[in-house]
Amino acid sequence: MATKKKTDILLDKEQLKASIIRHLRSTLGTSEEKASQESWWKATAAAVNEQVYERLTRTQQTHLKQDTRAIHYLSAEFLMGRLTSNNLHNLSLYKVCDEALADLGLNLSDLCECEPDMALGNGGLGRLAACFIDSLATLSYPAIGYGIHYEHGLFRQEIQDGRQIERPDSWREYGNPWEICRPESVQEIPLYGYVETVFCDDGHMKKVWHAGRKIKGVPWDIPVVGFGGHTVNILRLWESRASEFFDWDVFNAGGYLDSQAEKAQAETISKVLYPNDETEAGKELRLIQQYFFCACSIKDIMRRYKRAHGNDFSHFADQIAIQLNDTHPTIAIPELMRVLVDEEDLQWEKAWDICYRVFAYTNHTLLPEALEKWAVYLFERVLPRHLEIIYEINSRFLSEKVEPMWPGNDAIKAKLSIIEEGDVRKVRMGNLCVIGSNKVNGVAEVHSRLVKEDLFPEFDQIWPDKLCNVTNGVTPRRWLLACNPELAALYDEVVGKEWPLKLDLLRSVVKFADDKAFQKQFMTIKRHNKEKLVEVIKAETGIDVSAEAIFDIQIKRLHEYKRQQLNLLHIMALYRRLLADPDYDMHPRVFIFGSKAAPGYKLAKDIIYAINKVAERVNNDVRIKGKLKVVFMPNYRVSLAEKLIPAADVSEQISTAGYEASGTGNMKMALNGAITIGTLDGANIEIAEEAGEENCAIFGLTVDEVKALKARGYNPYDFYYANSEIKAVLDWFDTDYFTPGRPGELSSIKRALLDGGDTYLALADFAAYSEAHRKIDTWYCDPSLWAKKAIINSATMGKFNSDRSIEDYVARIWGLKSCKVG
Ligand code: H2P
Repeated sequence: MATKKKTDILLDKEQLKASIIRHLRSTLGTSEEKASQESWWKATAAAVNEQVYERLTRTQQTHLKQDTRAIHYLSAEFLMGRLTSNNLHNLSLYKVCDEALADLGLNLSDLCECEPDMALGNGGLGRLAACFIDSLATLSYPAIGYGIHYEHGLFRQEIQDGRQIERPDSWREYGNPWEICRPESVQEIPLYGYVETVFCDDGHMKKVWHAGRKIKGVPWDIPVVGFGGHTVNILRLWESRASEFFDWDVFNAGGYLDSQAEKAQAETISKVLYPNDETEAGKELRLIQQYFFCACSIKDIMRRYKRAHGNDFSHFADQIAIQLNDTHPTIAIPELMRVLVDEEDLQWEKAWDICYRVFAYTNHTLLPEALEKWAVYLFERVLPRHLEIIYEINSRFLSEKVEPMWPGNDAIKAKLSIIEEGDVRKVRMGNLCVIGSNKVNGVAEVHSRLVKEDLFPEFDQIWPDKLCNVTNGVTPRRWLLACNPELAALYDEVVGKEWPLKLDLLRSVVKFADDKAFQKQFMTIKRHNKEKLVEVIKAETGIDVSAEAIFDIQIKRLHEYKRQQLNLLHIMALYRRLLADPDYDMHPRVFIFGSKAAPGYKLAKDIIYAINKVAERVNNDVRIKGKLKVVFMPNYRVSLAEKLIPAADVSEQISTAGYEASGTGNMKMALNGAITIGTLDGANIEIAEEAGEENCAIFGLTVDEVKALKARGYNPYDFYYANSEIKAVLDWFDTDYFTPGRPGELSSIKRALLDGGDTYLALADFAAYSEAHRKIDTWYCDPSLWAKKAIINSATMGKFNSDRSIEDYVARIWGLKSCKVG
């Protein structure tokens, strides 16, 4: 009889049942008779964790023994979502667990609903980090994700009378079974204080930073289970605590509250995730947050390196790669310099050589607000030694790289300098990232081209090989296997079970795109997914929609450049057409939105309000015979995306060309058989290349046309006066048609689109967008044509597997070797 390999899954149904019950009693302290759904969920997680921990230990032993280069992915955001179903799928335990629980009279998907989302991110950037650590583990690369253990993730969104209300998100209020606290790896982090110059006995000068305060960083590890369950890496998230949190003297003297003040202050650091765009709020705290998690992570990396190599730093850059996910972790560069120079006594040049080889930086957007800048005075106070180091990096860069290339050119120096001059001098983190990294990548072809040509052209001249591209991807385990089980089963049947690892295999399905029987199977699955979503919509919003209609979905952060307002204008135009002619020829359509607005972004919140007010009016207007419905799903998050994406017919990817760096929702929806209506922006371009432009509804101005129009001088009034539909729709915002008795409540949208200059050219693209929607409608009315396009979209998304992105990072940036865990 063949003996089982060590890595084989050892659990059968009976063993898993026994383990769940054992944990229910011994870990949860309850019994079958009185256990709540939540206790059953936690007991199930504990049973699964027996498998996870075993593999985690084996992975760590293997990595220690092999001692190969590892990637450290530093990100202020990891949007993990729920882990139960993902971990079960990746351990190949989903089916057996489903059956084990059924025997116990329970339903696995119901139990999964008990799990709060780990919403430690805003949107695509954080979700990308989550997909990447899944792929790194799947591909057996030694990797650690480092981030912040926010007590509150992204706010929970409630909709009250159409308006967004932010509520705290308490994802771990009642404990999270997937995280492990590691008190043995606590770190202490200095802040504030002053720098002293000390002359040593041998005559050399040394800088000593006397911290004004110290904060404790407590690590929480989330095991990251690779598909197949061989490698289990970790995501290490740092929680802040006070080092000496309780002052007994103050307490004894009667200052009961004061004695705890330091504790409260220290814990504030990891309290909340900052929503984007609110850059004015709590600047100092945000800088401290960034430094806190970077410094903890660098210390952790050092500790592990020294365990294997002692104080010999000659191998450091061969062993360690650090990826900076956006500019948020930039401070890790001067921090590593500080540790190497001040604490490990390396010469500046040696330390810089190491840093340069270790760091790489991913840029996720060209929008200026994302290239962080910190006031010099703030740095001076919070991180005085780092400011000195940054000045030194800058002066060497300007004299060694800029001066020889542009002798005497002060304008170029001012542009490339890490320090921005002005009333308030600022540290430009973007420039520091580019100067301190050996590679800088954009996240889709067109975006990387714009990073080179528009954002950092001079840096590209200085280092012609530094700027590169790695197109984003998504994990097919979560975004097809787990979220769309029926389609996954169909693909298992048609191409075999290897596709979750080799998504390119789906290409062979293209040959069935014309096959009527296959079309029927494919569209029946879509129909089932839509029927499930109908129930969710009813439960969440009370709105009745029909699965007969086209489900047209736009899910992403709310931002003017993503142009939810363009979608809304078009919906209002359709409504007008239907009112003018109740027999207006269109297939019934449900427009579905899911989106959170940054709390300080007033216009974004106004757009949410307008969508909800238009929805109320449209959904209750019997004259249009249910042909048009508008649904705003509250509290958009990963677990909701998992229900929306498999049910999408149409994927709205309508950003102004040149503004959406990549997008990843576009990949997820196409993979699940939605047809993209989109601009030639970000990864849409590559999606259209893969699926064929004839299978997408591409519309609107291109990147170059956008630039040309802006250069000519764009006047939205030209479109307002030239297009009567645009005018009518915009004027509607000023009436009380959607807000009875309260005219003008929606006027801010019209104002932004006209007097505000319509920065993102919604009016310029309106006509083309409307035409593209007509095309969608015509296609849908031919079910076989639609099915064919939907199948081709799903089958050709192999490129957008995040495993491919990771292999690109490995080949172009990290130079890692995979390290199989036996
Ligand atoms: C951002 C970009 C997206 C990109 C994503 C991941 C910042 O995400 O805007 O275009 O796909 O990073 O690289 P988001 O807008 O969803 O927050």
